[in-house]
Amino acid sequence: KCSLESGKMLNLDNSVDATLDLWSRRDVQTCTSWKAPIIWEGMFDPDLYDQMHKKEGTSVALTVFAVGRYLEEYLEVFLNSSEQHFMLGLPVSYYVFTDMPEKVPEIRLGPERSLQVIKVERHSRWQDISMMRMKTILDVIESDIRHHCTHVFCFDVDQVFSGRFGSEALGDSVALLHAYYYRIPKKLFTYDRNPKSKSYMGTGDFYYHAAVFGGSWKSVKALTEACYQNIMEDKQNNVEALWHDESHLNKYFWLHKPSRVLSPEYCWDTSIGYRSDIRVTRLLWAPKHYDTLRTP
Ligand code: 2GW
Ligand code: MN
Repeated sequence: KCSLESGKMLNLDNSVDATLDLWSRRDVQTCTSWKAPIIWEGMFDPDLYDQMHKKEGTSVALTVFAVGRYLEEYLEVFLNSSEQHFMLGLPVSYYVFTDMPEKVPEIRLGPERSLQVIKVERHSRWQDISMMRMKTILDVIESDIRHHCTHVFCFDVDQVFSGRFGSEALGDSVALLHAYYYRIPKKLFTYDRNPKSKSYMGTGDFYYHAAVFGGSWKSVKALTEACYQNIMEDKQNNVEALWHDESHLNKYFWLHKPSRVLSPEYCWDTSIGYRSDIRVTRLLWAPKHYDTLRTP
């Protein structure tokens, strides 16, 4: 439970954060030990966040990868649902990375929303498809995003927006609590425990989910650069982190604390079943068909 006296003692990403009501949710942890807010339904006024970000000229880049079978399996539903729920009212630039640009479906976009398709190589190992996203994101922030957007959010494609995923989620450096680990003891977290890997962790704060992370373009550039370097160093040493890029992401957020944490409402798996603390679902895991998707 949060031990702060009032929201005013938070480390604020922006002025509206002073209106966060940490006490409106007594059933969940609403701030971290380093006083970053953990965003739950009921704590915030969505309109205040939207107004502030409009006034400040916030614009958001969304990166998503759809390589190989993931394109036909997930991309269209992901993008159409994003048009219904992701950062409505703010300018959004999609960056879709795929090995088959010609197969990207036509999406009807709202005003001030645009989509770029960028061709990437298809790595033969799926672990590399996932891990090398860090390098690709780093490069596109450097070459494009930093000139056009204030913030970046990076998503797995195997998910569907189902409720508001709005400007309350924006901050300098944003991490997501993994739906499977937010209520279990730290000792069960699946951090990488191999001291030979750069992602090794003995302990940590939370188990973060790599399916969603974001922040200012500068912070995401620093994160992707550090993770990419550590992934490459592991390769040179012939080791691979237990959960690939997710292990490196967890290590990064242990060393560089996120300024904002998203509750599992922001990436829920309905197969977990009913939880009274999940009052809304904003993004849902899409069903996985490992048997067909993880074979060449
Ligand atoms: C990945 C694994 C096995 C077979 C295929 C792929 C694959 C992933 C692919 O063929 N094409 C592709 O575009 N991807 C992209 O990588 C896609 O955007 C996908 O959402 C992302 C991560 O792979 P995914 O979603 O299958 O992995 P999860 O859901 O088990 O994700 C967690 O763990 C991963 C590392 O193992 C990542 O850290 C991911 O961010 C986590 O959510
Ligand atoms: Mn996924």
